[in-house]
Formats: sequence, C-alpha cells, structure tokens
Amino acid sequence: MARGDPQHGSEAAPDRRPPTAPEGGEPASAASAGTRGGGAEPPSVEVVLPCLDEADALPWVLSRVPDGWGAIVVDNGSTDGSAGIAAQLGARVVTEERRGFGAACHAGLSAARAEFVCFCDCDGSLDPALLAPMVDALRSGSAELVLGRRLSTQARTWPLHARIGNAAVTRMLRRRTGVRLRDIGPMRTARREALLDLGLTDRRSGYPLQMVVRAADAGWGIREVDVPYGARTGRSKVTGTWRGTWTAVRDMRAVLRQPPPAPAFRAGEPR
Ligand SMILES: Nc1nc2c(ncn2[C@@H]2O[C@H](COP(=O)(O)OP(=O)(O)OP(=O)(O)O)[C@@H](O)[C@H]2O)c(=O)[nH]1
Ligand SMILES: [Mg+2]
Repeated sequence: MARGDPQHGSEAAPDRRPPTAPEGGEPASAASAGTRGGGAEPPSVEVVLPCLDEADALPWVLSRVPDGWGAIVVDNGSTDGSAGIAAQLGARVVTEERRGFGAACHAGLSAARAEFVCFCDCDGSLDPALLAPMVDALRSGSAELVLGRRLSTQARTWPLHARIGNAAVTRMLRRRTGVRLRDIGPMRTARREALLDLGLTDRRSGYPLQMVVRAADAGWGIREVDVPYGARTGRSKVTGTWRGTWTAVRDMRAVLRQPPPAPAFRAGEPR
C-alpha cells in the first residue's frame, strides 16, 4: 500500500518534474496503487518495469502508471532499497537474480497475468501514462506491437553516440526484416500470450530488438508512436557511456545475425 503522495511525499523521491505533461491516460493515485496486481482478478494491463538501483525514480514512475493497471517492478539486484520502495508504493515486486535488461524484462513478462503487457524503463526518462494510447491501439486492432519512438525533450538526454548506434540498428533491422522503424525503444506493449509465443531468448540488451525481429518474422503489425524522452533520474548505466552503448550494439548485432525461422512445414506440401 502506498504511503503518502508518491510524487511529492516520499523521502526517497527528490522533487522532480515529469518529462511530460499528463496526457493519454490518467496516472494512478496513491490509493489505487495499493490494489495493483494483488487481487485475485488480474488487471487487464500490467506494466513491467525493469529496475536496477532506481530508488529515486520509482515514486514518480509508479505514480504515472494509469489507474487500474498493474505495476510489476523487477528488481535486478538493486542495493539502494528499490524493491522495498516499490512494494511500499503498491507495485508487485519480482526478483530476478540474473543481471541483464532482458533477464529483468523477461522475468516480468513471465510473472504477468494481464491480457496486455507493457514495458517501460524505471529511470524516469519515459512516462508510463503514455502507454495508455499505445494499449488502445492494440485493443482497436490497428497493431500487434506498439513501440514508443523516443524524441528527446532536452539536449544531451540522448547522447550522439547512442543515437548513432540506434540508427545503425534500425538500418540493420530493415535489411533483415523489411520493417522500417526509427527507434528500438524500451517502451512498448503487446498481448502477453503472443509475446510469450515469440520464445525470446536474449537476456541482455538484445531483448527489445529480438522482440521486434521475431514479431516481424511472425508477421505482426508493428506501429511506432512518438514519446518524449527526458533526462533519467540517477546515474546513467548504458546510453550515457560509450562502453554501455557498444555492449548494447554488440548484443543487438548478435540478434540480427540469428537466421529467420524456417518456413513451417504444412501437410501436403513438398519439403
Ligand atoms: N543497464 C541495466 N539496466 C537494468 C538491468 N536490470 C534492470 N535494468 C533497468 O532497465 C532500465 C533501462 O536501463 P538504463 O540503465 O536506464 O539503460 P539506458 O536507458 O539505455 O541508459 P541510461 O539511462 O543512460 O543508463 C532501467 O530501468 C534499469 O534500472 C541491468 O542488468 N542492466
Ligand atoms: Mg535509461
């Protein structure tokens, strides 16, 4: 059960402004946060929030999860009390011992029970409230995977080397699958069972790309929606450093080297 106003009242929460004005869905109130994910009936939407030492960002991030949705914070070895803060604020906390962005995301997906699952970074750079119109696009059938295309709201939010790496990966994605995207962002949504059926195996930085590649190979409709990308709260771990970006690009190249699945054999067809 959340105590106090998650955006303004927690000791763990520095006074920080959200990267965007509220739009596209009502953010959760502290009262509703206590009902997230705990009841017998799963909510229709759950947000998986991979979390490695994001104590300062968590109060704002959780306050922005739309009302009535579940929040699953996947604690990936935090030492700053993130798990306790998330639980106190009403999130379901899942522990993933194995380090890696993909390991955390996949643990959240495996623990989810909702019809629709969203993913969002837990560092305050992206606003979970903006997932609401993305889920609406799934419900209306206009896409099967909806991705947030990041548009930085401040200079230096997204360093040049990270943009170059991202552009290179989207080009390679187009060559490999024919799908034209402008970003391989972490914010996204799809139906839970369909995601599980993709059989994702990457457990590091290649996870978001592998999801897109396998969805494309499976013929899913993939759509991008612009989302503001603000400065993260806390110290940068990946895109703020050359090393982190290089590791991410290497993981993604490994995903793109995986061959497309062999066409399924159908009875009566020559092999
Ligand atoms: N880097 C990293 N992030 C993890 C891990 N497990 C969970 N996360 C979370 O995954 C999300 C994305 O990681 P970030 O460190 O923000 O990666 P990024 O956005 O590419 O780069 P920066 O924001 O510049 O650090 C954050 O919410 C992290 O807390 C992990 O093993 N490594
Ligand atoms: Mg980040």
